[in-house]
Amino acid sequence: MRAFFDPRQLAHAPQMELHNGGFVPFAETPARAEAILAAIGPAEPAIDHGEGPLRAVHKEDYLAFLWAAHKDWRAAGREGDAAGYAWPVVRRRPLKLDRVDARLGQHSFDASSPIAAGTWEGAYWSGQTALSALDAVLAGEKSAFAACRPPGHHAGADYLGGYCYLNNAAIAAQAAIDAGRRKVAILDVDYHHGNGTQDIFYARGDVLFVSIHADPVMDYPYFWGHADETGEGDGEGATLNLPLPRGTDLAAYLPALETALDRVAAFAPELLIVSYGADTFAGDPISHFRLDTTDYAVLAQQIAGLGLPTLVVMEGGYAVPALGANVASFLSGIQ
Ligand code: SP5
Ligand code: ZN
Repeated sequence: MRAFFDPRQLAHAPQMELHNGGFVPFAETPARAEAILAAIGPAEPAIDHGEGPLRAVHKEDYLAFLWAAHKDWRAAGREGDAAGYAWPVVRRRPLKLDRVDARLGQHSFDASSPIAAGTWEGAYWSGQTALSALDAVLAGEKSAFAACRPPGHHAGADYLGGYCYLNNAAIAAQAAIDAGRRKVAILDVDYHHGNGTQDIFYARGDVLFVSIHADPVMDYPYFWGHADETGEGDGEGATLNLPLPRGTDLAAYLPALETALDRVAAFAPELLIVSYGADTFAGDPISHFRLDTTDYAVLAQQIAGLGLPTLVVMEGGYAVPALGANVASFLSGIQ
């Protein structure tokens, strides 16, 4: 399977994140990408598609904010990485805000996704990597893998969060639509609910979003991913959330996957995008499912059974010593 990764993605390297009231080392490290590449072999660099496909998903003011945020942080006399501390929970609306802290709050939903000096560069090339892998599938490959990091599925049209800044899977889905594909399905199998992807397509009937994840009653991102979120307007019924309890192993996961795949098949998309997170692994340091390395090949074989052109986009997975093997196992089942 053709795999894509761009070395410029490594420019994004925040130092610390807020966790349980204190700062701990940032979990979404460049070493994750290096572990994946070491296991799957060489990847093709991204082709630059420019900002157009990013603007097709993300709002102009958000992209301008993200591009400038770390420089603005420095200009305000701050050291280290930029992060917000106050959020507009009630009536968030476009405002011209003078302080970088205000803009950070306006465009984020958590305090554990810092903006470092290289964040724009890393996120930009992560998006370009998704677009480049999409090109391969649109050109006729049965499947392709985008080794995206930073990941994307928590990022919305105008906000970051959950280690995500630009929504790589959404950018690829929209680009596929803009290239003439009428229906695209996104299957999100990261441990965490892909709230950003869901939000971007919530009122759309042309992009199906199906997610299997830890029940948000217990796990991040808490406020989204509940089973009663089913879409709205033209998108009513085009969102399906399948929350599972902590401790879920392969036997408990497979029935949810079957439900998810039935929904994807019924939607009859021309393209499937899989948001793949290896943080469902038993040894993941921040998650609580119990999948093993060999289980990923089983999941992937089930997904490949749909027989759809498939773009695999990397999301989470923080057990770095096992990450390469987990990704390789998943990709072996897709092809
Ligand atoms: C893409 C993705 O998997 N994002 C997950 C974001 C979860 N962030 C909140 C979890 C808090 C755990 N932080 C532990 C840090 C240990 N170094
Ligand atoms: Zn995750």
